[in-house]
Amino acid sequence: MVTVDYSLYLVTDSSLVPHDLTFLGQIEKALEGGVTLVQLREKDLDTGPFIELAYKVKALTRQFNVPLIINDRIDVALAIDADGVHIGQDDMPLTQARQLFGNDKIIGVSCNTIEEAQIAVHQGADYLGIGAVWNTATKKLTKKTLGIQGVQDILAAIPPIPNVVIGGIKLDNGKELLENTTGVSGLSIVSGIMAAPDAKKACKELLSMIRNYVVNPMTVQNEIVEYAIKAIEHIKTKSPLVHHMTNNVVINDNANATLAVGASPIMSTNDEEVNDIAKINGSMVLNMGTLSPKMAETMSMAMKSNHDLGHPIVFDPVGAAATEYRRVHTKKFLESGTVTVLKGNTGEILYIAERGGKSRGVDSVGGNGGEENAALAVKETAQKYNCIVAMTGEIDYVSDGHRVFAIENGDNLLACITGSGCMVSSIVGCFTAVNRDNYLYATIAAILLVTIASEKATKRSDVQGPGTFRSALIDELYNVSNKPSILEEYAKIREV
Ligand code: 3NM
Ligand code: MG
Repeated sequence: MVTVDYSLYLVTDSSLVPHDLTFLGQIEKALEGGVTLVQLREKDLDTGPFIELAYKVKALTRQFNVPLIINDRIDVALAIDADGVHIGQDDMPLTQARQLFGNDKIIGVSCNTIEEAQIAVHQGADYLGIGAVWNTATKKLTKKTLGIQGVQDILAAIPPIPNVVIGGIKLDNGKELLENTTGVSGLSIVSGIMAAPDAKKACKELLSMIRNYVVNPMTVQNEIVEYAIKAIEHIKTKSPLVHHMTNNVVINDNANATLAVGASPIMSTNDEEVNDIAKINGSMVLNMGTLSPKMAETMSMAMKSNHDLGHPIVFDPVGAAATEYRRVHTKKFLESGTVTVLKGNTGEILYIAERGGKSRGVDSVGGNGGEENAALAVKETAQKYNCIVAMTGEIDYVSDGHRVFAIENGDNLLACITGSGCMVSSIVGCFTAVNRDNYLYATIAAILLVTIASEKATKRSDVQGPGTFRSALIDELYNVSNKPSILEEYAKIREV
């Protein structure tokens, strides 16, 4: 799904347009004024005219690259291929709407109580419409108004999720609302825009007020993608040495992946050359997938010598929870205080964070316990060990202990080949080696490159399953690294 900016969400109402202006003209003005999302809400139109009107509105929203949401009518949304649908508590149940509409489309749900919000979150709503915060003449309200405190109570009772607040919002009370709440993603407005004599001016004023409180998620994403593109170019021009001590299942794949992005792998596990390699090294990738007592000792040496020289150290605690031996060594390596980036799968990081990680052998089993749990796991672990923590899974989470980012790229076939997680660690090694100014962004960039390469690999006609995918993935790491602007089109990053 595309990253959506919920900051200023126009909900239309054709009955409110001033007599000397037109409905479509008013929407166009609002788009010019900067509305970030449009919902077409028509309560009395027959299906045919609704679809006809929806096509016209869609043509406008497309011009401004703003998503179009259809109120209530999934059939209309499907017919015109809208970006989303908004459902109320008395409309089609969310689970059915999702079945008809698919996972790639936006579904928003109106909520007036904590319970309604919790259910909508649980059932997978993409955003919530919370209201009505104040009285409104636009819609006959059947439930109590929430007031600012009521909105805050709902937000405090649910995990972070995109949301807009609605009902009687104008410039002044909108400011008051944003000033006195945390976690609001945007304001949803009908009459304040549709009835405005100058809708463009009204929207500009609203948006510039909102921007003092709400960051456009696209700004964050663009900043990281821009960093990632430059970071890839640095790998190409500097071709750093990336010393791996990894498990014997993935050595060859990791070395090829490292070469594919323009870095230079050295896969030695010989303790007698660790210190010499450190002198010319770019970064150290330590992976304990097939750890032996001898190798553990060599890894400790490598940690020390690379740390002393200021080189980043990427640690992949493969199967951290699986055996006593691994549990002890995971702790020991992390407590050495030398790890720059800890990169593990969901089971490994949740185990380290003491937030419920399960693993079967070296594979992660079960989910991440929800976004709130996942975000806290990476954030708290990053604080505890003073490093970047990346947790890969269905959604990847990365934190430096202050900020948390979610990356929603990646194809399912990544989970069908061995060592794709180890490959991410290798590539984190490549990025951190030559992008030492920002290890948080460098780590996110590495994950982006691998996951986007996986999406491109799956789309190829020569990819038939895990075997062909494995080699196509190396190809696409190479191709995307050679044309990093591709990241702009594919990246799905958001700050949690
Ligand atoms: N839904 P205005 S309140 C469409 O509480 C709508 O779910 C509401 O209009 C809800 O911005 C509302 O003109 C109307 O007050 C909001
Ligand atoms: Mg409705």
